[in-house]
Amino acid sequence: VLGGDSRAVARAISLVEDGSEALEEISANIMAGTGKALSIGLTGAPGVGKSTLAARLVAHLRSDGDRVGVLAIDPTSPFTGGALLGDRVRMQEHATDPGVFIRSMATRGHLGGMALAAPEAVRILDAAGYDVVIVETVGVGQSEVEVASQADSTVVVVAPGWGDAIQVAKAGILEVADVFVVNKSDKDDADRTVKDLRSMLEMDSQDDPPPIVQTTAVEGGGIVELWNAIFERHVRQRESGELAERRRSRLIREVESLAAEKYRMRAVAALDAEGQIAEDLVAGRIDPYRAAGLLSHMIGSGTG
Ligand SMILES: Nc1nc2c(ncn2[C@@H]2O[C@H](COP(=O)(O)OP(=O)(O)OP(=O)(O)O)[C@@H](O)[C@H]2O)c(=O)[nH]1
Ligand SMILES: [Mg+2]
Repeated sequence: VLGGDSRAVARAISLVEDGSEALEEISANIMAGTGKALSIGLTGAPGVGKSTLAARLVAHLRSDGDRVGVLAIDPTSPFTGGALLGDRVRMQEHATDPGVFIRSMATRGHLGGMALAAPEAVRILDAAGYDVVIVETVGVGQSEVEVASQADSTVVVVAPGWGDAIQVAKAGILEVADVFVVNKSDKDDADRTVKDLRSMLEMDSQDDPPPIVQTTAVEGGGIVELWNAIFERHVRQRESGELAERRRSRLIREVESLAAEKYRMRAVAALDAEGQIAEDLVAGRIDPYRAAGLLSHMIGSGTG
């Protein structure tokens, strides 16, 4: 992986998906080589044009000589089906380019699911020397937003006639978006969508509201503007210290989740092994708090 071997990268990402035990050693060995890549989370409702945009961004970045990794993720499904097929078609022009790594990801056994698997996969690509890593997640639900917001830059894609303005607001996307894209701007009602978004952002009143970029991904329109918007914001966040702060809190949250998940699994195992606790609980001899306290002692996390 550290040598940038794409087959090694592919195998390492498979280990992430499987939640393999070998992962701990890999993670330990690549960590020092991470921190250079710019990760971009690309999210939005199905069919808004994320993959087409990603393919265009890849082409643009390649023309600058950057190496690019693309991960397509469906956090809600253990198997990425349709999205992957679509991506294959759209990404075909890059399939033979050694400077591009494209991969769809599913979680088969990683503890904590995609929210914990995705950051590790991004680190693998980072350590392998990819300058930019694009993470495409399908959908605008909580888990998709969570995965997308783990990137340095979160790009939210909408399309005209898209009826999910309220969904976007509900999912907390306004808060996490660094850049909004109104794709399919060849459609009549694109201006309307831009207006709707703008008024939603005004209501949200952030200090540094995310820019709205219009694109026509099928024709490559607006891609340079999109990249510039992403990069300018990235540079601002790097200079202000916000990037470092975000990366820090992301890592801390990841460790909290990993540790919590480890303890949860140990608690499940201990509860299973120590059948008496469950029996006493069900019979009413002890209460759930006492049962949890006993378990905490058993797994060595203190008094719980
Ligand atoms: N008219 C128009 N169609 C577009 C544009 N960009 C993408 N499309 C079409 O929209 C459809 C969906 O594009 P994708 O790139 O697969 O969208 P996606 O968001 O990745 O889709 P999922 O991964 O399935 O959620 C395809 O038929 C694209 O050709 C655009 O700018 N204008
Ligand atoms: Mg797609």
